[in-house]
Amino acid sequence: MRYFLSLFIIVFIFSCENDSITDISNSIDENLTLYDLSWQNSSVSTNQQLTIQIGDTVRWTWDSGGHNLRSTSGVETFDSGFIDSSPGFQFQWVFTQIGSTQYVCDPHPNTMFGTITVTE
Ligand SMILES: [Cu+2]
Repeated sequence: MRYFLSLFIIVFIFSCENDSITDISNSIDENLTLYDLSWQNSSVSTNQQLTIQIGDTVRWTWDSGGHNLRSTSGVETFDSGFIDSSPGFQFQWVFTQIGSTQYVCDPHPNTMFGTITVTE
């Protein structure tokens, strides 16, 4: 009897801990957002404007052609490097600084550029 009582208490404690761990991870995930943008030499990538919250991720997906994605000014610094003719390639960045960051594709500066603004 004592054995079963001990077993019951141990199982009960473990189930409580698991519940609280799950709750914490769920609440963190709910507050973070993944934004998808297209990165191609056309109007869909011209003057992209996006306002996100701190900790959110922006993910750009390459279309046809060769492109890079490089920050030019602002609070964040990133550079995908030049990716040649790889449709479906993805570059993503987690934004952790409050403020705006401008970015561009160096081969196509007139059609491929944008600004990500991060708020609290
Ligand atoms: Cu480009």
